[in-house]
Amino acid sequence: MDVDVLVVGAGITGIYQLYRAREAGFSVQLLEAGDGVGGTWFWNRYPGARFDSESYTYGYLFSRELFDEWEWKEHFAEQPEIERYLNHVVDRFDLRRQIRCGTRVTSATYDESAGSWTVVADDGSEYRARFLVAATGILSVPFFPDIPGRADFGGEQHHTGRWPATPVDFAGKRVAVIGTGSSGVQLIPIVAAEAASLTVYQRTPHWCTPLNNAPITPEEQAELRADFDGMCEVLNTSAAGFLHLPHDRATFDDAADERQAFFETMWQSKGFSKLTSNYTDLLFKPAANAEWCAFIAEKIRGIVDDPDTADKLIPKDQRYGEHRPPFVTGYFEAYNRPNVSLVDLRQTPIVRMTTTGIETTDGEQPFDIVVWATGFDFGTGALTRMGIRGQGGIALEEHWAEGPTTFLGIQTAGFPNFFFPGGPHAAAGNNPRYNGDQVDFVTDTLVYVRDHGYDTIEVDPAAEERWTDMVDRWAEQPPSFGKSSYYFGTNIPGKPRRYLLNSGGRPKLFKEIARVRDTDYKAFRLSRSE
Ligand code: NA7
Repeated sequence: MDVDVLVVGAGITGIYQLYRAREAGFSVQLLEAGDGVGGTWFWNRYPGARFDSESYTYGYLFSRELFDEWEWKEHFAEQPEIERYLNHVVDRFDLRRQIRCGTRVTSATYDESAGSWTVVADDGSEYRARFLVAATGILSVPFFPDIPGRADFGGEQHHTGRWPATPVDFAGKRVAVIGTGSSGVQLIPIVAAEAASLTVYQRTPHWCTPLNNAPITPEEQAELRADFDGMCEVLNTSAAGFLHLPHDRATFDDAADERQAFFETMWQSKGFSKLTSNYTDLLFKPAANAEWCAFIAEKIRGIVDDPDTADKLIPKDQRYGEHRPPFVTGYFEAYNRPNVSLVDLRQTPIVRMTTTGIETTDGEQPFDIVVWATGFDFGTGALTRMGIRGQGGIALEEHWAEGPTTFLGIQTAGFPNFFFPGGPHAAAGNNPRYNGDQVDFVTDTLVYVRDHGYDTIEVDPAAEERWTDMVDRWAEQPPSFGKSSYYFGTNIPGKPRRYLLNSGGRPKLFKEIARVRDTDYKAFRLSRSE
């Protein structure tokens, strides 16, 4: 056996998994496809990429010393600072010598007689590990729409999720951005300020609200440190993993003028509080949701000078929270610049790309740079492309042909000793908090297996079915995401429509983990190899 635990992916989850497994006394090797650590925060280095969760709620909480040493500059850190932080963590805890970057896993095969995994990477290197932990992330496979002629375009093309290490120079260039999800709306104001012209190709407008970022003042830094324990208590127990506390009133408990005043407070509040601290019935009552949407629509009309452009930017037939809400800084304002224009793809769809630009039903427009902000094969994308073969040689992509089936979003039946924290059926909120819960549970499970003299652990299919049924059933009930949300995989042509988050949320995860412990791991099959 080369190592006890082989971790794939050096994002937030993989780095933490490496740390926890090593601290638990396992020999560990981590393989990372990128040339540096950071995962999502390595690849998504487009200008404007930043947290939508408060920096101090997104970073690690396992070490008080780490928290005290690292002063985040802004409430919502930008990508370069995040990448620096993750590199600092890796060095601070001496993890780098167990990380091999530039090594993409191409196959992982379960050896039934040995109860171990054989993992092969694209450089031909081969590893044997008792346990395989894929921390490959949910947003790691970029999606390019199948638009005819894409390969023929002669200018530069970049996807936000594969941004080059060398900065892209927009100065004096004619730029197109396709896609207005969370990534597109972060990037657009930055490009607008640099490029000669920017044309935004929008298929669906989303309910964008201000991020309300700001530098963290010295007083706030001191407060954060003074209240570390209190903050951890909230973050480690909250349903969504955020600091924002729920509101205590429903929409129509307040009179119209009070609602306007409250919505204004929400508009001025930081990040996700618009979702988590808004009126309690926001996601449950259509009339309540419509009130908040009308408030945002009015804000958009107030910011955007051209009424036609404003109208295009206002979502129609989409409730707030139907999709993951994007957060913006100067986004709507960007459309007031003379060099920025908006193309509504519902009115004039893209026909094809040409060697020089983009052709819609309204004609062709030439570009020097085209940016694809068109999202990802969310949730299962990385896992189903890694050549994972379980018992009897079954391919994970076949096992999940109708969508993922998991237990706690960490294991699937037929794939012993294989775990995937931070994968499908994981988070529904502030990702690192959920993924951290999963890593803690995976690590405790590995320790349990080792300390009880077992070699293999595999979830009981009945336990997997129970959990998956819960995920699928609850995904259809309020406060649910909409049917067209990429959380159902519907953005990828041909992908089965199946819920990809944990619709039971963190409370359900905690409850089930406690049950596993209380019942002495009854949900798993444990065995000793010969
Ligand atoms: P998203 O949120 O999936 O957004 C992708 C965007 O690309 C969205 O506006 C899509 O429009 C658009 N898109 C996708 N396919 C096409 C085609 N064929 N033509 C035009 N436009 C298209 O990805 P992001 O990278 O922005 O955000 C991902 C996550 O990163 C986010 O949730 C945060 O967690 C951070 P659509 O809305 O489908 O009509």
